[in-house]
Amino acid sequence: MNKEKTAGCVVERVVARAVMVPLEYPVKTSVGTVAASPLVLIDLHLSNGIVGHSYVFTYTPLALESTRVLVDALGAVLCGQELAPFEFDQMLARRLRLIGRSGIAMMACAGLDMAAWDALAKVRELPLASLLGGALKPIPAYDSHSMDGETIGLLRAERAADEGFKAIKIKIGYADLRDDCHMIETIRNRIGSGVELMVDYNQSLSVPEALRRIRALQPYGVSWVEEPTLQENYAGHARIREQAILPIQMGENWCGIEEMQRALDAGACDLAMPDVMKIGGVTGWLKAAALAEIRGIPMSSHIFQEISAHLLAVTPTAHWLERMDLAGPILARPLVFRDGAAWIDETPGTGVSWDEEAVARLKA
Ligand code: SMN
Ligand code: MG
Repeated sequence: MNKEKTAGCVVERVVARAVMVPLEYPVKTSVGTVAASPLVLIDLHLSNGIVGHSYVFTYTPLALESTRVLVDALGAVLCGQELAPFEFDQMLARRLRLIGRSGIAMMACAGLDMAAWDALAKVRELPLASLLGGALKPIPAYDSHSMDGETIGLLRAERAADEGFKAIKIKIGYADLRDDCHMIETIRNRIGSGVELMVDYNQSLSVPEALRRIRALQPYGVSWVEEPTLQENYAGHARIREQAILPIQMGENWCGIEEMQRALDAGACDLAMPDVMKIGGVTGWLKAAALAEIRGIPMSSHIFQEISAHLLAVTPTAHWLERMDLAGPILARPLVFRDGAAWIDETPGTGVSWDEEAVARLKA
């Protein structure tokens, strides 16, 4: 559809549905386990019949229904408005100024933003990456695993290497440092030196313990150490970064670009990995990418692999796409991974659409 026709694209209604999606492997972290994927599926219907799709991940079923209700309520604010994601972002920011846009409020706004951008790309009959001026190029991806223990950890590492991934992430923070080292050594011995290995502590260590443990990780060629201490402790991350000679990675918990700015100002990390939902959707990601560029910080994604593949195509300091499939069972078409990369195609939008039979079956 060409430009003249986009003027008639008015938001008619927004539908938010809650599902619990089974996972091939639970996401086991040192601070908790995600056994199934709580998602709010968002459909943003336009007056011309086009529907923008997105999903938000609520981490725990405890937040699922409240997030769905908030998406419904904020979606109603957009009804009757002409499709303009940047305008929607400003409008919702104003409406939430007194309460503040954090937590599930930010998640709900970001979900609507992602759906609006999906709709706009479909109106222009372009993949989102193309709409944003990027090339449809393969996006290097790492396979993201959990605190899987030796048997499953090896199984997943072998499968990832066989599938052509050039990088793997495992979660650590076992009770004893020796178990961290044993897991890293076991995986490293299996994948060899040709595959990068990243580790994720999921905020579980005190600063002194993080320094102790990271020193012990030196011999294993770890490419990054993710969230070694509490994510909001930017000074603590900066102290670890100053003393540990391994690259420090963080960002999945930054709520909005303001928190990204504060973390980077504090020198908290060498690498950044904003979460497209928590950073504020496509609109928030584009601002975050500019922040990373001006500071020369390599920028990776966090979950949300489908839309993140498009966004990394227009991220000047693009680093790695995280491959962790939290929505596959309810998607009509999974994102394609081959030779260690994600492949986005000519399909208009982000490529997210639903397998309605599965959605009905997995309704929360
Ligand atoms: C993570 C934690 C919880 C759910 C999904 C992913 C993790 C990551 O911190 O970086 O993959
Ligand atoms: Mg992480």
